[in-house]
Amino acid sequence: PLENGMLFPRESPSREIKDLSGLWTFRADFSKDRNLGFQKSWFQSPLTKTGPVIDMPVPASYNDITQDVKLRDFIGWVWYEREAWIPDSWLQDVGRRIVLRVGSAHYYSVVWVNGVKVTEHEGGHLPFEADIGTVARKSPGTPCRITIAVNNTLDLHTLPPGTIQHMDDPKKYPADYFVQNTNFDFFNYAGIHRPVLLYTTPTVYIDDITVQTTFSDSTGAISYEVSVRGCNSTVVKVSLTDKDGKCVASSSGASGVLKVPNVNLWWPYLMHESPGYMYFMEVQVAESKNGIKGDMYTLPVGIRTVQVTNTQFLINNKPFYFHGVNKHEDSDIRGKGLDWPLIVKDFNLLKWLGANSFRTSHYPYAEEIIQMCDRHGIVVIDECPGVGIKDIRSFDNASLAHHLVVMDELVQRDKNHPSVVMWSVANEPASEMPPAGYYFKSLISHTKSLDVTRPVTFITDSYFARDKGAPYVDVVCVNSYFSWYHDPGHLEVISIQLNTQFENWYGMYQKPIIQSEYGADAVPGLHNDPPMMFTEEYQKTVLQNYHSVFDEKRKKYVIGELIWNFADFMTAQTITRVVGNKKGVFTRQRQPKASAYILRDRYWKIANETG
Ligand code: BDP
Repeated sequence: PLENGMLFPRESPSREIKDLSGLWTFRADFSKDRNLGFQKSWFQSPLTKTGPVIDMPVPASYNDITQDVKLRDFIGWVWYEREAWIPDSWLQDVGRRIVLRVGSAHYYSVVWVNGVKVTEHEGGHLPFEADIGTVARKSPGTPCRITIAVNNTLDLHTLPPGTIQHMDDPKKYPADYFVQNTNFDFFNYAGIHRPVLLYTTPTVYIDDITVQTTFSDSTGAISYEVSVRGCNSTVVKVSLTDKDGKCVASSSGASGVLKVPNVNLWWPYLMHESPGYMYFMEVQVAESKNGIKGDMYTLPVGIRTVQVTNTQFLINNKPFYFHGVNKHEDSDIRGKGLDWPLIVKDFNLLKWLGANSFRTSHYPYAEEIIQMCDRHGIVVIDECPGVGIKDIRSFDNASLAHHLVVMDELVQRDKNHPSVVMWSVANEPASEMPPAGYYFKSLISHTKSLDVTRPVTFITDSYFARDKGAPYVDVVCVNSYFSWYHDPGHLEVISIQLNTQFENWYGMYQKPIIQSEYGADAVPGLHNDPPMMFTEEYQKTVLQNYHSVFDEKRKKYVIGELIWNFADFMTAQTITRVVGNKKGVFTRQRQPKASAYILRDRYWKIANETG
């Protein structure tokens, strides 16, 4: 487990936030070994003094912002900088911590304040932070200069893994030419993808809160644990209010149980008339007599249970069927940058579709999105960036050690979200390789030790009888592309092959199965009847053929279907991609293709039958 909590920054009477989103100064290090910035210590003086700079919005990927193909496809260090005034009230009050938090930056980051290194972090999809109080207080009366260097290079031990290939043949390539190879199918967008914040807490502060929930009859129970830093003996008070602000339970002490009479359970969308019911757990660290300030943090909490049987996925003891999507954080211009209009539009589209769930393929999404899922009752399979683990060297101890840390960080961030019902530790790894058995056994048991309340899985496309990781999962999640990557153009094979797939997996493991991906590319506006690959008709027919098998099996042990993909998304350039992956049922601009209407009819029908 990690040393620190990573509570989402929230304002309260004891906490303030300053958002540093907006324009930053930016330079990519195009030097031969991409290392000039470190050699010349660019962090020591303003970036504007050491070379040319351009404007760069934060949050956003930098790749699609300019007209420069070299920046779009850049590999290596880029440098971001901006100044921020820290309010006097923050600086003068030594009873306050001043924390700099980066929501995420892809992939490796180093952070300086006024030229002093304050933190570094590996991993592109999870937050990191540093207490910058001491550094900031050294230069009152001047703004703080915040410098963040970000490197998107992926190697065999990063997550996701990749390799850098040097092309040394001067007859074929320019001098010092190299490319980034990856084994995943989405563009390796980079930059500062989520908000950068400054926030304060008192020096005696609530560092972490963990809740686990259950219920019996009409009484809910929240077991909680609060970790307070900066003082050994403080009084912790906890009170729970409902949606209307009425206090329904209270307790004191750093750990305890809140009993909630007439509980409003957290229900998924379409399973209940008011899905996503959230309580608010207000945690207070009392002010002490010797003048130490109190702290207060309010955590939204949903009360629900999750359980897996041989054939079912139960939420609040009721069978839950995943009728949902796989997504990406991806859109025009901003790439993977957090964008509120896009987020809200996507939730409206999910509801239009009648989708009750999604998987965060293939990396953790912004916590802001998971919070929306909590409030709207959208169920989440929370996936870590373990995608494209195909090279045997990426199964070694160095890779495993890092993968365990990423699971620590992911569980730390998302453990309290009721919408998150299962962890996915990887997507389509080479799980038939000999080291995969030990790797997944370790990874899954580690994840279970971090969180005893949620099932754990990884998504497989291996042959059922040779999959070395499958014995350790709670739910079997299978991807298949019949009549696309296999037997392209032959729609008639789907029902036979899909039936065989389900019978094989269930026969071998007797565990419930989710079809975690299926689909076909459709270039919007391309038509042909009888259906041909890449037309809207073909995509539609693939879906319909899959659906009739799902309908047969969902009465037995198939517990979900997640379309690949919610929307078209950008990929690297290859001969199989026409400006990105076109398996979306919506275009990248979020307009429906014919398949979206098929899915919509189906999801609402299932919802009306089963909830
Ligand atoms: C699956 C991958 C997904 C790809 C999809 C595809 O899990 O990331 O985008 O195939 O090829 O194998 O469309």
